[in-house]
Parts: sequence; C-alpha cells; structure tokens
Amino acid sequence: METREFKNYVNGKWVSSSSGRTFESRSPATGELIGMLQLSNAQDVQEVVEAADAAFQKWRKYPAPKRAELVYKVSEILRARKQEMGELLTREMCKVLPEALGDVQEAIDMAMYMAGEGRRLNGLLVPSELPSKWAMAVRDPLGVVAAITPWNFPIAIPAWKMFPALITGNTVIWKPASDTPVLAERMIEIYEEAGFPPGVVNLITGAGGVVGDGLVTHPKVRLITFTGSTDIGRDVNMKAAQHLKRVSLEMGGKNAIIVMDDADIDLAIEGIIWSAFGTTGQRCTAASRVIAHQAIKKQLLDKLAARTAKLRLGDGLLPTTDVGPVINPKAVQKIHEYTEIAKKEGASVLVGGEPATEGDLARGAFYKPTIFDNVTPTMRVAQEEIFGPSLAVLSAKSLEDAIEINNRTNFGLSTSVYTTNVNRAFEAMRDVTTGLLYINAGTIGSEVQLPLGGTRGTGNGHREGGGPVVLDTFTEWKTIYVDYSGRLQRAQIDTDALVKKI
Ligand code: UN1
Repeated sequence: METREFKNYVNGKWVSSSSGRTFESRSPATGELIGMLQLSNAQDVQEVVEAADAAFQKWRKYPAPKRAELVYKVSEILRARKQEMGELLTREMCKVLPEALGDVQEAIDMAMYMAGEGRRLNGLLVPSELPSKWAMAVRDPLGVVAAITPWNFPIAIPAWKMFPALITGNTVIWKPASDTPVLAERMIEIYEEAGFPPGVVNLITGAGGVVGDGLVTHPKVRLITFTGSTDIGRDVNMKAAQHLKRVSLEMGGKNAIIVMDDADIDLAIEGIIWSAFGTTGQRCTAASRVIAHQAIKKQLLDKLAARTAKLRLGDGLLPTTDVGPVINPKAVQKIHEYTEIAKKEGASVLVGGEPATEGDLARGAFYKPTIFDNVTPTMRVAQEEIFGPSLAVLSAKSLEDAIEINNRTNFGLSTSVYTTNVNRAFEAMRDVTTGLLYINAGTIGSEVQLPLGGTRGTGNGHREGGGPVVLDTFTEWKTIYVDYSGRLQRAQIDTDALVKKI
C-alpha cells in the first residue's frame, strides 16, 4: 500500500507546513502506516485564515443555488468513490466496512440534502403593520468557519458542518482529528475536483493545541463548529468567548436504552448490541447504559450476555468481524481503567472486562465487549463517558423511575425506550430530556433530515447533523424593512392614524 506525504490545502494549492515537520497516521488494527501529514504551526494557521477570509468576499456573492451545485458535485464524486473511501476509512480508523460505507453514505445524503437547501434557504417574509412597507428577514453567512472534527465519523461529521456552511456562503477551514487525517485529505481532493474556487475550502492538519487553538482564537474566524469531548469543547468555548465568537458544540453522551417489562425482549437485545458495540461503542450516540425494568432484567441479561460473548473481534475489513478495534492503545487503557473503577465501586463484570490480545489481535487496540451488572445511578460508569465497548446495566421499578435515572446525568444526547405500550411511549416522548429519543430502536441511527444534538453537557444549544434548523448555526439573521410609502411612518406610533387614512 502507498505511504505518501500529504499536504495542507490552502487557497486552492497543496502546501507543506513551514514547520518542516510531519506526523504519522497508523491503523489501529494492524499498526500499518497510512500516511504522513503536515504538523502545522501558527504561521500556517495565519496563512490559511487569510486565504479563507479573502475568498469569503467573493464567495458570499455567489448565488446560493450555484454554491449548492458544487456541493451536489461532491455527492456525485463521493458516490462514485464510496467503496474506495469506505475501505480507506476502515483502514485508518477501523470501524467495520459496512459501517464505514454507512459513514460515507451519511455524507452523500447530507450533500444531496444541502444541495437542495441551496435552492430554498427560506427566510421570513411577513406583513408590516404600516402601509406600503415590506418586512422580511434573510440569512447572511458569518464569514470564516473553522470545522474541528473527530475521528469517529471522519466523513459524515465534517459533512454535517461543511456542506451547510458552504451553501450559506461561508468559507471553511477544516482541522480534522489527527487519528484520521488521510481521509480528510482524500475528501479535500473531492472538493478540489468538484471545482470550488480557491480559498473557499481549506484543510490544515496538526496538533489541537497549535492548530485548533490558533483557529479558535483568531479574530477572523467567526464560527467554530466542534465535535469531540466535553473537556475540549468547554475549553474551545471559553477561549472563543473572549472574542464573542459563535461556537457550536457536539460533545459527549451517556445514552441509555430503557427496556420495559412489556417490551419485545429479543428486539431490545438487537438494539442494545447494535447501539452499544457497533462502532466499538465509539459513537457519541452509542448506548453505554441499559436501564432494565426489574421484572425482566434477569431474562434480558442472560440473553444479552450470551449474545455479547459471541461477538467476533478483528480487522474491520474482514467480513467475519463484528467489532473492530478502538482508536488507539491509549483508548484501551482508558476503557480498562473504567473496568477497574466499576469493580472498585461494587459493579460486577458480566462479560469481557479486559483487552483482547489473542492471535492477531495483539497487534491492534482491541477491548472485549464488556457488560457491567449491579450498577447504581451514581457510579462513575453510570455517569461518565467511556467511549468504548462498555455497557453499564441498571435496574428500575417503573417507567417514571427509569426516565428519572436516564435524565440524571451531565449529558443529554440520545435515549431509547423499548415498550409495546403506546401510552408509555408517549409518556417517554413527554418526559425524556435528551436531544434524541428513539422508540423501539437503539440510540444510534440519526438521519440527515432532522437535527442531531443534545442537552446539558452534550452541547451548547446549537444543532447539527441535519434538517433545516442547522442553517441557524451557520447564518446570521438580517432583518430588512423596505418602506415605499415616501413618507416618515413611525411603527407603533403612527400605525392607527395611517390605517384610518386608507
Ligand atoms: C456520533 O455518534 O458521533 O446516529 C455521530 C448516529 C449517526 C451519527 C453518529 N448517524 O449514530
């Protein structure tokens, strides 16, 4: 396989960092070297911001349908390269191939959706209280947008951020996670081929502390859209606040699947396995808690444990693999620390609970799918995000009790409720306080036509991921009144008198 040195993409050109330094991207399954990337410095940040800022003045004047056509072109090229990009995704971050193809598909979906939005971009048009006066509000771009993206959805999440930013007339600087930079490079090649004008889409790779912070604090960057951990997101927000920048944050989750005593247990088990161990638990939407009604907990756990123990670990490219590695050896360490914490706090390990090192697995960062039983709501494994294949099982006396446990964490992303009772389903729809709720489906599987985001420590009130509301994240409202009466008409003051004259 090729091992090439990749460059930054600035103002329509591929350029090396002035640092003269590079870093490596390696496969977590095999240690294979995927590529060498630019370890960018403060000067590179300055140059990329200048390029994006200069390009903005022209780009904002492109008609939105024409901007959107370029995004549509990205969808076409990406569709043609879906298999190739999916395979690279599996090599670089190792989610299993069907899921990698799903990741690419989500970006294709988002491109098509946003391409359509370019011919809509609804504003507001409302009547004025005064005669011969027009009242409306339109969307303006913000300017330079920095997209700081994670490795777990290395194609889909940047798409959620970049396509809406671009169709609304912003220019973009993409800083991808250092675990998946080669995918970002290949994606930028697609933007280049689609024909975006120079400076509209830019890429800069390197360390968060240098490149990320440089973008976050640069006065010409007007929006930071960040997906990643709550700790880093908070830091981004605090640094950006000094400059009164807009920051859109998508961060951690401690998502629960509630299984009621009237649930279809086999269906619930399918949902739990998929949501807890799919993507090796490395989704912000992954289920890391099951809250089981006490009447069915034993029955559920017996079957769930048996299914979990049979999951096959391995390289995501092999069709025999159910669960791939985690992102790097440090993650294995962190996940295992939580197993130790769980035990110390009095939980029991029902399945897994250790790194997987048999045969070829020793070359990679593998952890056995793990279930903790006898977990209580205040234990750390019931409260903190582990971001791996670790599932804490709690029990509840009623739906009310389960929802109370569900809502009482510092996160608020996704919840699932398995019940065959329609009244209970609607009660959950009323009382669950997370940004996503699934009835009789797991906690993962959002679609691009609706927003994705969370409450409490998961976000800061913005939404991404899809639906027309995401346009609010990427635009400023400009309210415009046009008075064509030819006289001074004072709103609220002259209205009644003027209306009488009609
Ligand atoms: C993430 O969890 O980081 O709903 C994003 C889902 C995917 C997106 C997940 N469509 O799981």
